[in-house]
Amino acid sequence: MSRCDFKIVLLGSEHVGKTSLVLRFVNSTFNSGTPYQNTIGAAFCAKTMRSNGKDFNIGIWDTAGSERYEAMTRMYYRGAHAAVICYEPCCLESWARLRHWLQELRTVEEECKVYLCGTKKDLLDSGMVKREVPEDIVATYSQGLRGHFLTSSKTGENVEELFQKIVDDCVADAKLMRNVEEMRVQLLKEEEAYKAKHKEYCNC
Ligand SMILES: Nc1nc2c(ncn2[C@@H]2O[C@H](COP(=O)(O)OP(=O)(O)OP(=O)(O)O)[C@@H](O)[C@H]2O)c(=O)[nH]1
Ligand SMILES: [Mg+2]
Repeated sequence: MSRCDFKIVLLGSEHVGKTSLVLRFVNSTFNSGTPYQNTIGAAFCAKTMRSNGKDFNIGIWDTAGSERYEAMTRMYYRGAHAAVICYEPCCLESWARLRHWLQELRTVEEECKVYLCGTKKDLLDSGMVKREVPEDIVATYSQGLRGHFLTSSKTGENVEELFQKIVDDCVADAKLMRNVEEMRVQLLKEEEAYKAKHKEYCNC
């Protein structure tokens, strides 16, 4: 049975670290040696996660941050159950686009659960870069959203925690879970109908 229970979309300016976040979460890897390669359009990844004693398949759309692909991005957050808006605390420019994503999500996907993710925590911790986005502004924006996480794809800090919170929130959403259960029943029926149909032609 191949389908996703929850659809998660990653948004944010280019170079903030969206692809690195997905790769750390799905493959437990970080490509520090390879040069930065911008995502073209979007990429899809899936992973099974456990919440409340059950397994759920989650599908993650890693969108391109470049404004060149902006028209396409809307296509990916349609129907998203959760969105992670990424920014770099050490880059004010990456924060400026955040309001745009929030507005877009509110108009296009009203019920989408929204999370803020400050990336590259390891750089902040090392003192190599200075914070440009003030913490109080982040706190103000986080109000009314589902959460704010500071992550590092290099060390893995808070990456699992971010996605676990998203899945736990989805599982706690009774309306969403009703849809998930209905989808599962529907898929089982389709699978059984398919098997029955093909058995007619099978001689074994
Ligand atoms: N030190 C450090 N570097 C990171 C981290 N996350 C990403 N990077 C680096 O930041 C650069 C951009 O990362 P990507 O994950 O490709 O960024 P992106 O948001 O997917 O970019 P687009 O696809 O253009 O939208 C790469 O050189 C990464 O190695 C992190 O947590 N720590
Ligand atoms: Mg990318």
